[in-house]
Amino acid sequence: MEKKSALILVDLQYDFCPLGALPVPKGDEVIPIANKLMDCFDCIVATKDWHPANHGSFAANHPWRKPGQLIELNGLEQILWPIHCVQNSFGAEFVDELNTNLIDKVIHKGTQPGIDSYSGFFDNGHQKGTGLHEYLESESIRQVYVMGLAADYCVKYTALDAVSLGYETFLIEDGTRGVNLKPDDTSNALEEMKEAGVNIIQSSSLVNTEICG
Ligand code: VGL
Ligand code: ZN
Repeated sequence: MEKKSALILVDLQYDFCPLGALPVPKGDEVIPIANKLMDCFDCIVATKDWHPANHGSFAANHPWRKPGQLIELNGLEQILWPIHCVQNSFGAEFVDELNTNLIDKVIHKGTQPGIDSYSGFFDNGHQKGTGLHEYLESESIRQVYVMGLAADYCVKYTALDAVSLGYETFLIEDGTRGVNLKPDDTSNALEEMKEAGVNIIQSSSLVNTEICG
């Protein structure tokens, strides 16, 4: 029997585009790839970074802190970010060019003020699930293909959690871009994913296959 697969689109929101509040250089370039690949999958999940205005990952919510600085947030190391993806704001919307009609399930993450959530599966402390694993199980999904923003944060942690939950996991390299606070962050993230058992592929390798005929 053919294994069922899902496409996971991570955080394709305005704030992660080049003109957004937390810009990912060339982040907008992955949208056409997402649109093309959506035709190939029966099950498409999209995550949304979805923070309340008082979220602890925002530098502006801590006295005198600036984006890029490290703090401890409820016992976990936290990088501080500019205010981004505030619930119901423009920056939290899916990019307009994304063909959202084909999305079967939207998973919101980072909704609790005291804890960040890079992964689409769990918060950063692995205390609470987002419902993504249960959803994929209910659809009998065994393989996941991950792409989106940002390669060195939410995409990386989503792919790593997928592997540790037992999914056969693929990262679509040309479908992701990194923030690169440090220049090597994205290449290090790819290496870390590969070592954990994530298969790094290009979107072109899916065309004319069982997945994308
Ligand atoms: C992300 C930093 C903060 C991401 C979200 O989507 O990669 N990065 N919040
Ligand atoms: Zn965030």
